[in-house]
Amino acid sequence: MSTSTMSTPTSEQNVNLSPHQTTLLNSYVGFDTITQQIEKKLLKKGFQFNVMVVGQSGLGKSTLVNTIFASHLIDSKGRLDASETTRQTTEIEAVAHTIEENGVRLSLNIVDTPGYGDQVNNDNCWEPIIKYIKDQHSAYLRKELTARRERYIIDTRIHCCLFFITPSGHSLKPIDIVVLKKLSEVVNVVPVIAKSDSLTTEERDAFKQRIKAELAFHNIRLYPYESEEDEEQEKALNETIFELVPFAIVGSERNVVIDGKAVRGRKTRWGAINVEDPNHCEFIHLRNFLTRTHLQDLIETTAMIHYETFRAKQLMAIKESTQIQHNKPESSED
Ligand SMILES: Nc1nc2c(ncn2[C@@H]2O[C@H](COP(=O)(O)OP(=O)(O)OP(=O)(O)O)[C@@H](O)[C@H]2O)c(=O)[nH]1
Ligand SMILES: [Mg+2]
Repeated sequence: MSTSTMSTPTSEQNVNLSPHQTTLLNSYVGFDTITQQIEKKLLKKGFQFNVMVVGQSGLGKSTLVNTIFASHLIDSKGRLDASETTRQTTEIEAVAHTIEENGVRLSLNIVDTPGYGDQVNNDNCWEPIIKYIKDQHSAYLRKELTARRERYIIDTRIHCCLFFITPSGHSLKPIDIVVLKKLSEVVNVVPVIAKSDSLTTEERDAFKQRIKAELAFHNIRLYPYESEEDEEQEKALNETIFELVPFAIVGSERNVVIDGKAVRGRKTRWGAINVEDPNHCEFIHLRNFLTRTHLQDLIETTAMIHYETFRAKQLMAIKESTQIQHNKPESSED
């Protein structure tokens, strides 16, 4: 390299040398409105959130979904009226609802799965559930790979799987460990201790610690995942979530009167439970986590981690099969 080129750098080299200069503006330009522009566009499009519930039969899966979103979205065995018959979920059922809060439209897909574990032979009872999750990834990938891609691909990928643990007070069932392991490989799993009103506070806390130890022992990776990129605030928030998981919840579609006020709750032998009171159960922590702090991250993590893993595997398989076809000797095709 000659000395003359070094002393008179090209304009390109100049850019490389000083990329980060903050320059003051002489007057208002207006690009600060980009955040409002994005907001306007996003609000127009709305948001999509897909949640699935998995667990043994009768644990209150359908009831909890209705309690979280404060509306009757799916049928549960719980009866609102004494004349109604009880309803059991018998097949994988996806229902779509749009809910709106202060101008923000949320399209919800709720995937209710039938309780497993009732059969004599529970081998592979999780297969239809895993298949359902993978099918959604597959459908998304197919749409992404078409020559004329749609501007917005309809997203049916499951962003969150609520996993219901029987409030036995002892330990996880072997089948739960198998299902949790399978699920956690393909979806964001959030476990909950179902019907925690059947345990005393001491029983509940001891049960929670035992479950945590079992999950760690079996190396089951649950959402949220730790990331190097997380800032202090996010790390602290996730720490509180790690402490809480599995959330000990109570669900109800009915109101009870506590201190003269009608609240969402249940009547038990020991008194009334207010589902939304953090002194009674951890439902409110779960709801805040799902809607107020981690909604966007659940959606993002699904795309960046679970879908990305699926996509990479599929594309690799396509590549390999094309290579095999190319390498086939001519004679074998005759
Ligand atoms: N004690 C108590 N009962 C509950 C709770 N949540 C739901 N239940 C009751 O449990 C019964 C079953 O509730 P569902 O929501 O239908 O249960 P599920 O898990 O959807 O049942 P399947 O669809 O058959 O698997 C109903 O009678 C509910 O009222 C809870 O937190 N505590
Ligand atoms: Mg159900």
